[in-house]
Amino acid sequence: MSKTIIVSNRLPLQLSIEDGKVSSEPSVGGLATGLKSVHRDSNGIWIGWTGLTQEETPSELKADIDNAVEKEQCAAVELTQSDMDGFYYGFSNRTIWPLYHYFMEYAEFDDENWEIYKSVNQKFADVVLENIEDGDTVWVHDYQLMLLPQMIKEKRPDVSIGFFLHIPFPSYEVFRTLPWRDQILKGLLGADLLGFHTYDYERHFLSSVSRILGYEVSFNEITFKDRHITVDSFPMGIDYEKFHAFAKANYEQTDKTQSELQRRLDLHATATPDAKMILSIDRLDYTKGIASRLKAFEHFLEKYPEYTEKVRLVMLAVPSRSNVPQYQVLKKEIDELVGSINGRFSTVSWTPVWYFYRSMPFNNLIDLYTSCDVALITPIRDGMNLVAKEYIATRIDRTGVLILSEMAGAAKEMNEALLINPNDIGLIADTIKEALEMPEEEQKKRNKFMQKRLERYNVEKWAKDFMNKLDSIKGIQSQAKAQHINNSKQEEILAKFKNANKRIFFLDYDGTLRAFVNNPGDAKPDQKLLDLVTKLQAEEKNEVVIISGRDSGTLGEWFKDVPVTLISEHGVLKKTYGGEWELTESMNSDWVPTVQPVLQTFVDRTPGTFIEEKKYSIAWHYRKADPDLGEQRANELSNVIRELTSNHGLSVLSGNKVLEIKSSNVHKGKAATNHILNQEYDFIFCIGDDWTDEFMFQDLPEDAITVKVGVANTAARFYVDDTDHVRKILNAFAE
Ligand code: GDG
Repeated sequence: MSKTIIVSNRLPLQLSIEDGKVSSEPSVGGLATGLKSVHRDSNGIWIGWTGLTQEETPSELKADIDNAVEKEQCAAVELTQSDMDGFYYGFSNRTIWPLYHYFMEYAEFDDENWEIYKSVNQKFADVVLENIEDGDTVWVHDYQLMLLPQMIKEKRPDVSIGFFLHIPFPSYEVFRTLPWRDQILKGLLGADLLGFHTYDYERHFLSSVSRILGYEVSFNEITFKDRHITVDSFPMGIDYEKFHAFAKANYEQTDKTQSELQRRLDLHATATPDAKMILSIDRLDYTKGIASRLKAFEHFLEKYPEYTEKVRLVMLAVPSRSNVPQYQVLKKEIDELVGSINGRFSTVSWTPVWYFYRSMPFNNLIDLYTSCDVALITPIRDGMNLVAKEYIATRIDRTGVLILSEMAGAAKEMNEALLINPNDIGLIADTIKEALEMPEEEQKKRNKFMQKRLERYNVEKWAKDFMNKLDSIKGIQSQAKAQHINNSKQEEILAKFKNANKRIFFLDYDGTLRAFVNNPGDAKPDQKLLDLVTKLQAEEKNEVVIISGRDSGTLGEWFKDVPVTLISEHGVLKKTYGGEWELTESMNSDWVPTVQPVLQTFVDRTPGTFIEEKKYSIAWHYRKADPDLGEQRANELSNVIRELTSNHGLSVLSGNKVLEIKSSNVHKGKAATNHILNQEYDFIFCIGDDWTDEFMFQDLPEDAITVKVGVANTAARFYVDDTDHVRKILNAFAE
């Protein structure tokens, strides 16, 4: 039975060693809960690090640890302390984390850490590969493992791979500063489905792929060699039922069952019934905006002195990455700010900030969520922020106000919260006042909407949605009609070729016989190609036709010494070897002067684009333009031209980074079928790479060997990887 392999940096379990005995507890975090059904149901396995380095693992306990890990349906990746230093504390947390959260000045570019990041990703890949069986699916999580999808895909192209990024993906302008940007993108593109929390992160990623790697991006799909990669957003939810149920139990508990913390919180509430509590919970991280939050609270106390003794900020900061220098600096800053605010505003009976620097057990977290009137969550950047969602989920009577930063992914779904810019201290101070004074009815109205959404799109639904999408992609990929020409398929085709007596080859030029170059004028055939075509034509049973969108002048010049037939301008003109160029259909070009100025305005507005005028068609090239702008303008131009020329029998063909306007009654399919009319070919081979070649694939007889270069998504029967693969096959025919 096929299974799902989940891979994340940490395994979802807590290992501890006490008195020489190993014990393990499954962890209860959001991710572990969300993936529970994926993990347990289908015999799944979770691969990751246990939390103990090799140095911390006594050799006599190794077998016990392995057993404990196995019992939880997990497999461990063994890491040394120096692995952790370079991979986790180094590259992940000192390079990627700050860069992806737009803290560019904190990002360290250290070659040694990068090397360790690569080698640790390889260690993860090795464990995954050991555990993979046919038909399995792999789901990789987060920024520590961005090279893993490619490492797995290279060894197991048959396996379907998903990747989810839990932190933001930054804009292209920021991402491109990373020295290893190409490798990271290629690593990620080993996945078949890439998921992000929000559409913005998705858009930033697609833009980086298109600008940095130059791969074709169409809507949310990337085409890379023979693969289509889908990119989508899946906003992660929480285990709504669990938070809601714990909160309900919290309201129903008696004095006896209450936690010490709850007792204190209640005491405070009864002693000062009109005083309110504001909650702040995060890991102590510079992305969370804790310092500006404190400054905003200070500003609030200053500006609204009537709230003295009437409000308290309960701040839980969970220790995190304390051996990274910026976190140590931050800790000091927060300690000082809290000290300074409390020193300045405290009275004998009141301390404005209650500050806890520790992590708390889950039930205390619920105590805090249910007891505080306002949650103040103001990250400078945050992939999603689950605390915001958890606070709303625990509000059983639907009171409570959430103040949330616009820069958290959660803000996209929590419109009913009071959204603020975390850098605007004045605005936060005023919003605190608004929150404290919001009528209960208004609070309930807002929370109702948010709770409904959280209940519906919970973490389990999130995981299911991702897996369903991955499954559907797998389904589409396996249905792709075109077959890849591997060695054995090539042998089959060669056998057909050998048995045939009258053979014809229709060969497209750009993107097929010759790889694309930035300037189309530089794509002259190399000597090897000229020799190959000559050799193929030399066999008397063979006939070679080069069929291209190129103008006849260029094509004629490039192939003047090669005894083949040439068809230019997508089928408009034809020339046999030694003959003259002839029109394949009666044509006119009277329309060109009307269309040319329109194209010229697009050239003027779109840097890097240019016009190519041919005898019976005109083309607008945008290969060198900014990719996004190019696509956008191509779309616009094609609409304009369609409207302008609808009554003139013209059509707009979109090729690979080119729009071509020509008479609609001519295309490559028509030219190729006319060419073979009334002749008995028993082997027809046709190969091309773009939309204009699809006409040939559709129009040629069914038993023709039609081949698309690059992708399986085509009307052709077969596909090959790239232009090198094309030459390899043609060489086999020529031998
Ligand atoms: C990353 C992204 C994205 C916190 N303190 C305690 C405690 N917690 C729990 C909360 C919550 C989780 O930790 C924190 O999750 P966040 O989403 O707020 O933040 P990150 O840790 O930075 O997570 C983030 C997330 O991944 C998921 O994709 O949302 O943007 O940065 O669940 O309840 N739990 C306990 N004691 C504590 O003291 N038991």
